[in-house]
Amino acid sequence: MGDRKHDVYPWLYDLNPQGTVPVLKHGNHVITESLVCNEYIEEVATFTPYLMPKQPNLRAEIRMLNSFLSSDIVPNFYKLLLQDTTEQSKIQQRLISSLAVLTKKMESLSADGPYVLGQQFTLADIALLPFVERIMIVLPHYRNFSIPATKEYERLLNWYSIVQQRPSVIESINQSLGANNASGASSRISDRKSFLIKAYAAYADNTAQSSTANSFR
Ligand SMILES: N[C@@H](CCC(=O)N[C@@H](CS)C(=O)NCC(=O)O)C(=O)O
Repeated sequence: MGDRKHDVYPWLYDLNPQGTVPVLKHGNHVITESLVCNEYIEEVATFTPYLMPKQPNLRAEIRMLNSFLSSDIVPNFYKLLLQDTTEQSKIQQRLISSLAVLTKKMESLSADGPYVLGQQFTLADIALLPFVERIMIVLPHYRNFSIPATKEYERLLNWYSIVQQRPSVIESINQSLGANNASGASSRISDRKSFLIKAYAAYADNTAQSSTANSFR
């Protein structure tokens, strides 16, 4: 499967020998790693309001959160799909504790939100959304795992429902589905669920041969 992907997308491996996405080519520059791509786009574009605050302490907060996402939440998400049943309850516990840490962090950055840093939508929201979305959609389907609807996770769950309603988020999900903005919310949500559930089927039955899957086995 790895070799087949190499044959189908040789240009991807020319840009990124690891064969993973995202890959960004801007002029002669090739940027890999999603969180680095996010910062690069922010720096070359002139967004108003900025997606990366100007204050160094807030920039550091976003990077610390991103680092926690990459080192903790993302690996536990993949491991819960890939590891055999004997390991799963341990990983579920780890993931739920990590999500509690994340929620506490969000509360300390801004008690009421609505976004991670408060009123401003930033790169912290953009980095977090894809994996919280996967945890909310893919894990209940394959692993009977859900984030408890308790006070402890309230800030995170409220954030998730608000962020999903942002026009830019709706547009980007529609693009991933090949749908248009006129698609109703309920059909968009159910199409997105089907899309993600299908995308992770080979992870859930442990047959995925991607470099991402192999790195979390
Ligand atoms: N740390 C990398 C991870 C990249 C990654 O794992 N990408 C996945 C998609 S989300 C991928 O391309 N998997 C296919 C493969 O491993 O062949 C990032 O954040 O960009």
